[in-house]
Amino acid sequence: MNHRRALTFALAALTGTGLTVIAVAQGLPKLAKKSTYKVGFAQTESNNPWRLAQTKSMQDEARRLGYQLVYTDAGGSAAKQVSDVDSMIAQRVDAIFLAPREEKPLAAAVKKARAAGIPVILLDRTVDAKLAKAGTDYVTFIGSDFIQEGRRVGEWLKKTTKGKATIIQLLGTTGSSPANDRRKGFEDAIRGQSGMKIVASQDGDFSRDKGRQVMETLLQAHPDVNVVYAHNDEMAIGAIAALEAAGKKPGKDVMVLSIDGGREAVKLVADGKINYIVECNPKFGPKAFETLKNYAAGKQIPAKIINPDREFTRENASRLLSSAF
Ligand code: GYE
Repeated sequence: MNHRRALTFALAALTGTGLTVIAVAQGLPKLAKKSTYKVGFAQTESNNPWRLAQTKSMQDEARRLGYQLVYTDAGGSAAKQVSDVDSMIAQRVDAIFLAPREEKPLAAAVKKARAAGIPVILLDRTVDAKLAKAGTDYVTFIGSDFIQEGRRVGEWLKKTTKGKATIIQLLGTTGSSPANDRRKGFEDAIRGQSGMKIVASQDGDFSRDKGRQVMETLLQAHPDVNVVYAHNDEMAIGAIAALEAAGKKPGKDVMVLSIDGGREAVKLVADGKINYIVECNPKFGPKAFETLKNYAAGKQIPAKIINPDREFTRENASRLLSSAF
């Protein structure tokens, strides 16, 4: 019998109530206050500048603090990421930072870590709220408000086009929280506008090449589109290539809207090929490790820690370019 179960049974014997047993068994694992930690960071994939910037920020901060970082890259596979978390549990890391690729499969990994007595902090993406809960299964989620990001794009488009648009939506990875929420926020914002129509929404897996391929196909079926809303910069850049190959001027014949705000994309805003970007900042390192230390110190941690996001437009893109990741 492990410690947790022993404690559970002891309390059950003391109080005689099933309710107390459940409350104790579901508590978050504690993190001891130490001068250094061995911490896992389970990354999703490394195929774009956003991911690379996030990994660098985590590595830099771990190095600055003198912590050991056990880094894994799931290479775009939720199944691999689940086994990466398993191996961190086997290595007895003190805590795990997890960027869950998809909402459902990674919820189980979160619960496994908790059962093994290892606290998890979710970074940048979250898990299905019905399957795992902040404050119970994991400590907190640190990242952007994706619904708000999508809504901002929708509101901007509504205002700029005076409610007239024929739209292709390039969706992020199926089953990931940013794809679900960026879609919801955008669609909520334009709902009820009779002149705004999404003619196609298709998965481009947050990737440049997939975004280009999907856009190429969709353009043939919908040659009349005049807006593409991509859930990240990479797919927007892929869509620009497809538009140019089809003889259309991105930013003029077809408006391009995106989320992330990496330097290459912000430059394209300055050049007039992307019309609007809502930022999603990948530099999590300082905030992630500060939260870990606060947790070890016994401070109250909120269920969500939301990063503020800027926006990039033709008016500010040149000025803000050097501050983009
Ligand atoms: O927008 C994208 C990345 O999870 C918020 O994932 C993140 C998203 C980001 O691959 O570029």
